Amino acid sequence: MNASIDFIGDIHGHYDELVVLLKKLGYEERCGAYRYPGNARTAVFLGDYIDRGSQVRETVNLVRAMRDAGSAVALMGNHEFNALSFWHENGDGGHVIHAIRGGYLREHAFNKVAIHVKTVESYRGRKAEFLEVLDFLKTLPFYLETETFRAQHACFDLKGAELLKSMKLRAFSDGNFDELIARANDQYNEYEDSLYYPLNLFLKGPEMDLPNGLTFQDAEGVRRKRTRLRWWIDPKNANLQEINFQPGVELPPLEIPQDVRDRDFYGENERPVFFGHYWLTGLPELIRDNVCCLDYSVAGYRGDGRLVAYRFDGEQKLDAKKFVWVDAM
Ligand SMILES: [Mn+2]
Repeated sequence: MNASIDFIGDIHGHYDELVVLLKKLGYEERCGAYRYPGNARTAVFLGDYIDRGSQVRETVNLVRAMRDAGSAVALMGNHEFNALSFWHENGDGGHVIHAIRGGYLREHAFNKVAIHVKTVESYRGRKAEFLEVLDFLKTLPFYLETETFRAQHACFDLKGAELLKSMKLRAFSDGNFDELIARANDQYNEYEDSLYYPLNLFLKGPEMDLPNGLTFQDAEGVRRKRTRLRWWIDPKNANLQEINFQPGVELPPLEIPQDVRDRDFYGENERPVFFGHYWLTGLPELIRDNVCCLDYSVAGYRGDGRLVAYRFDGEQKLDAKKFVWVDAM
């Protein structure tokens, strides 16, 4: 793999912006795939290619062509994971999860259908192709790690990575899919070797239950009982404002439960880590000089988001001048 890498945040079917961004980064289309001249750089897509935007099929085709050409690595996002669960019947291959009611590993509830509908629409009249795309999604790695960086869709968890390594599991296609997708949805450890803990962290990030039935409304108006956590902050002595990571939402001061206080965090001396997932707004900025989120809501409903990349050349202190972006069109 190249030492020079362009990390690219959540695309969500915004193909037009993706093409503009790749060209801005110097990639050129050759033999059906975008490539950097002389293959001197590699793109790393941080997941969430599908849902929300209207050009899902075009986005998947572009990402897949680059992956197949070796000019990009495409990681798995929670939306790809959710799509695989949404279309997988609970109990297929004999692997039932009793805690999940309904016929599929991801419930066909109103909100969950609504968020996935653009993807299905994008493959209308092309069901066979869509089923084949699901097979492609099974091959997407959960994370990427080299001597100089780490990258995943949401959170890098050191213990989770050790666990996945010990199972030799980089992607669902490394094993029996029916079994692995069931274990990945096994929130209450019906399987002794549940994969819920590591995969939920890598793809969705850590969350904290709010006490006393407290809820808040997220940016899309969905009522939530849990809030996302800044997994790079030491939770030992942090207060809620410091550790809560729900941009645009004000929570009252609350007690932080002991299991959250005790959790691992990504330290200041770890190698740089790149991720998407968190719906940031405004202009790109570094969270810390080794922590870089590239999701700036290109698919946000306000239409003022951007698709963001970071041009990485191995530096261990990241540089805010190396962001490159395209405004939502
Ligand atoms: Mn996401």
